[in-house]
Amino acid sequence: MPEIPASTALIVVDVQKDFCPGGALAVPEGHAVVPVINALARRFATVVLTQDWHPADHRSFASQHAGRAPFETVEMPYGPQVLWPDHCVMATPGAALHPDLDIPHAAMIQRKGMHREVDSYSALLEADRRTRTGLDGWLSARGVRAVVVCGLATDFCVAWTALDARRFGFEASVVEEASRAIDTGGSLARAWAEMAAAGVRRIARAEEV
Ligand code: VGL
Ligand code: ZN
Repeated sequence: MPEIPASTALIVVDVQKDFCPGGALAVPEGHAVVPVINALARRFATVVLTQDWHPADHRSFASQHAGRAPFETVEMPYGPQVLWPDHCVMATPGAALHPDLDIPHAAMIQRKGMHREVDSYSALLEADRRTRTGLDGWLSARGVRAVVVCGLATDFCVAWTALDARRFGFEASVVEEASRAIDTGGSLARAWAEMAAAGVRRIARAEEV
C-alpha cells in the first residue's frame, strides 16, 4: 500500500532514452535515476509520467536554424530559447520511456512539446507561458494539492514543472537524488535559485520524501 496519500502526486519527468547515455540529448548519468524513481514511485498512490514529444521539425532543434549549433541560444517570440540536438521525435525509439522504468500504477502520461513553434519544458505550461497542457486541471480534479517532481533534466523540465506547479498553487518539491542535470551556461545554479525563490522544497535523498 502506498504510504503517501493520493493528494500528493509524484511527477516523473522525461525519463526517456534520448535523455540517457547513448541518446540524442544525453544527460550525464541520466539512467542512474531509474532505480531510484522505481522505488520512490511505489510509495505514491498518484503518479504522472511526462514524455517530451516533438515533431521532427520542432523549432527548439538547432537543425531548424541555419548556421546555429546545439546549446546556442536564440530569441523566439516568447523569449530566449536554447537550441538542442534533435531529440524525442514523436514515436521514434529515442522518445520511448526508459525500458527499465517500472511504474505500472502510473495513472497518466503527459506528452508535451508537440507544437512546432513553441517548446514546453514544463508539464503544465508551454514556453509561451500561456498554453496549458491541462495537467493542472487533471491534478486539481483528483484533489492533488502537492507535487513531488523528479527525473530529467533538473535544470530544465524538472525545474520548470516545479516552478509552474507553484504558479498553479500546488506545494512543490524536487528530489535531487532522483534527478540529473544538463547544466549548460550556468543553468543548474540558476534553476535552484529560481526554485528556492518560488518556494520549491529541495529534497536531497529519496528516503527524505
Ligand atoms: C528537456 C531540453 C529539451 C528536458 C527537454 O527534459 O529537460 N531539456 N527538451
Ligand atoms: Zn525537448
